[in-house]
Amino acid sequence: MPEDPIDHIDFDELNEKAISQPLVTHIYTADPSAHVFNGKIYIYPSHDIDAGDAFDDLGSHFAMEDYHVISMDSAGGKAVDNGLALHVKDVLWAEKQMWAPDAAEKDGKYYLFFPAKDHSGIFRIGVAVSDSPSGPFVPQPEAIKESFSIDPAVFKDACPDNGGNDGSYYMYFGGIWGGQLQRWRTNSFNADQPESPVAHLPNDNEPSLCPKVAKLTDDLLEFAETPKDLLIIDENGNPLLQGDTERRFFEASWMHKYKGKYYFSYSTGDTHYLCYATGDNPYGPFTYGGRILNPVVGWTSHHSIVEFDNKWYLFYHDSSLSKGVTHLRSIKVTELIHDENGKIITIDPYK
Ligand code: FUB
Repeated sequence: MPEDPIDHIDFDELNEKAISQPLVTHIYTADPSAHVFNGKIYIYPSHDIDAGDAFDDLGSHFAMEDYHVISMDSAGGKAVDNGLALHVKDVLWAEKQMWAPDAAEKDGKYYLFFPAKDHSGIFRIGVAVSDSPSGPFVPQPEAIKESFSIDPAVFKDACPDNGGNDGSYYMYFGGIWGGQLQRWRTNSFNADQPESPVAHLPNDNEPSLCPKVAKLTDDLLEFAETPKDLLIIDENGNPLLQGDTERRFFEASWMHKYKGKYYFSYSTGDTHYLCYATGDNPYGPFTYGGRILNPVVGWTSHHSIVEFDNKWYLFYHDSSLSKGVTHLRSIKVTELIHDENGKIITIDPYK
């Protein structure tokens, strides 16, 4: 991931223009997955650190080691750091790079889903369990069987009596370049050209790589099915192309449901947009709908969308607090509006 030139940015001016400020400033946090549990907002972010790893296009500088859960009584309330929730040293199968996590609740238990590189350098996705939404979480000894790549987002579809289908939980995941999705095109890990973030990608005129979706087992600890492609199509029903870099999927999956429609949202990575696509069921296909967030300071953009007290919120991050350091980010929140036709109104992070 090339570092953007930041010499020209006046950060005092930028922070004055920012539509929202970091939720916590005592640590760097990123990739916020927000949920409402027991009437409170719980945010499951990455915990950014400067481990001294050199910047590269595989994201080696994102060398995170642990997770902290942040909670808030309301969207404008004080954000509380609940301390260490899980550390990589306690995860038997994982070696490093605890990237963007997510969480889910079922029958009073809380599940933290997280990607990390295993001892052979391959990203897998693991689960850790707690009786409390803020942890600490006890990791399973092994990663989810047949899991790969990064950025798990777990979506609970509402039960039929709540306008949903069957109350199942689905995991959406995947990320290209350092997230290794392109290495799994033949269902096994292709280790050729290990230093290249773009080897194994489709050509620009071919359909782009799809994010993945898999229903979870009832205990939320495994995939109940082989992960499937989640197709994103344009207004004419054609798959987005790999060269359509301002619209195609890169990483940072999220799913929310609004007025009976499924909204799949994601980051376009190297063009720095958060976009969304809508569909009629959890598996898609999804039709491209537009941009949610214009580029933030910092290379990555990653988010979640959640309803609280009859308003919708976008949790996101930027690198304003660290004055543009790509791997030292801060989580933020702002209101998100669906217009009368269900279109999401694009947000500018700086006025
Ligand atoms: O935080 C590390 C990686 O950066 C995440 O997994 C990606 O989504 C990007 O935000």
